[in-house]
Amino acid sequence: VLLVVLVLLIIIAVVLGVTLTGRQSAGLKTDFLNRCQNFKGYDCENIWKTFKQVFVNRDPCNVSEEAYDPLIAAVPFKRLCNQTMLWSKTNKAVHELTTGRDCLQTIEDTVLGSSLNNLSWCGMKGSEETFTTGCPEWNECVNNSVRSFWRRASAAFAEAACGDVSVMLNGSISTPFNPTSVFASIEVPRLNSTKVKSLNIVLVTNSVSNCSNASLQSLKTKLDQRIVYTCKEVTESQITDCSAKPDCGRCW
Ligand code: AVW
Repeated sequence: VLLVVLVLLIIIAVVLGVTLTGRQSAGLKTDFLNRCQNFKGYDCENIWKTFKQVFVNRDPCNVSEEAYDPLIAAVPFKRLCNQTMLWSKTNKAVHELTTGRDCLQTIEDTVLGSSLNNLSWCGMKGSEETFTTGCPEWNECVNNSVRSFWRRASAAFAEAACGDVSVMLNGSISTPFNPTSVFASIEVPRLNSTKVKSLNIVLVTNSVSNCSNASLQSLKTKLDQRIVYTCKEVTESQITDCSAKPDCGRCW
């Protein structure tokens, strides 16, 4: 009986060990560095260290937006005039338009955004490791390592906007401008009329919502009143056609 118990204990220890090490991630660093190195002129090893320091050895639900300040300071968003493309609920369409060309840039096209896009990361109290699985879901806790990053980075990205700014919103839902979105709650309040001339809505629509949508009227009122507001309805196929053209300015 003792022998059976001993064997069982060993099996449990091995399984636990494997699951725990399985959660640790060397892949995060590799992914981060590979993506970062696609951009010229950045010290990616150093950026990685600054990034990692924000969340390792911390409860994954206890990482504030401000904790990312040193990272944003190390890799500031360049002032982007007439090229900023914000978005909400149009992840696929907007990146179809911006990937691979310079005329419009989303946060995911910048070095920081690109290096972390679609990744999940967190730390654990008492450990120096980084993890990519078992991390909190977006809405699981307010101050989670991933959500805090995107909120902090989006604030800085909106502050770097200048000139004519675009935003791609989703016209196939009834509330294209949702007050709880990052675009509404973080980015719009940071568009500053001393730098930003206009906000140009590109509403991707299949006729559920159009530019007279109530939520868009509320966007107009939330915007700094000296910023010019425009709204244009476009179809998915216009976006596909536009992605093939080198000059974003000649699309619609
Ligand atoms: P979004 P936002 N679970 O399409 O305006 C997991 O709503 O908020 O647009 N991930 C989530 C969740 C969730 N419940 N909610 C949001 N996300 C993540 C930065 C997820 O990665 C750019 F500059 C999703 O793809 C845009 O102007 C992303 O947040 C603006 O913020 C967008 O959610 C888009 O944010």
